Amino acid sequence: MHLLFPWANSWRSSSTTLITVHAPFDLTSTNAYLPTQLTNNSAGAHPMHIHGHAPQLVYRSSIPYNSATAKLPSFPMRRDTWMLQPNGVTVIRYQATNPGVWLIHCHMEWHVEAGLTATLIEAPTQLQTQRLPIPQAFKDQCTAQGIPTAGNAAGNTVNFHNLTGANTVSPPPKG
Ligand SMILES: [Cu+2]
Repeated sequence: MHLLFPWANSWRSSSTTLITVHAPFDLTSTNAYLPTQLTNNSAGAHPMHIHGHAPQLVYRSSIPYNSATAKLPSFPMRRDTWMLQPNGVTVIRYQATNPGVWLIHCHMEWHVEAGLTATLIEAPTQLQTQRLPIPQAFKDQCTAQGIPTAGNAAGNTVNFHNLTGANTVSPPPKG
């Protein structure tokens, strides 16, 4: 998988890919350790973080990772958050055995707002079989704020492709 984090178009005249992530597309539950490479194409450092896992950090360099030649550590360290150096590469590994919808993102909040975040859907088949109920208190909060609790992101229960009226993110202030 090539997962690109484009810098928000609204902030620049053209989109610039700052971080490229190479990871398996299909995060089907498996006991295999899935290598995920993050390549920083920018001159800034990014403290990266993934939800749902405390991954092994197995490679850090300015040289792209080559799975055929790279020698992985026998006892890799595990990290909740790791620094992706300017123009650097890191490779993390984890077992996709935790069904869920997980974020992978930079831990600098304004970088998240600018686009350095992505959602990974892990083991979707297993996730669907769990049929986790949404607590009534959560639904009550939505109702109190006028947020629909059925349908798609716009509350459309007829046409799930129609997002008319969905919440959108306000553009950042000019300047
Ligand atoms: Cu960042």
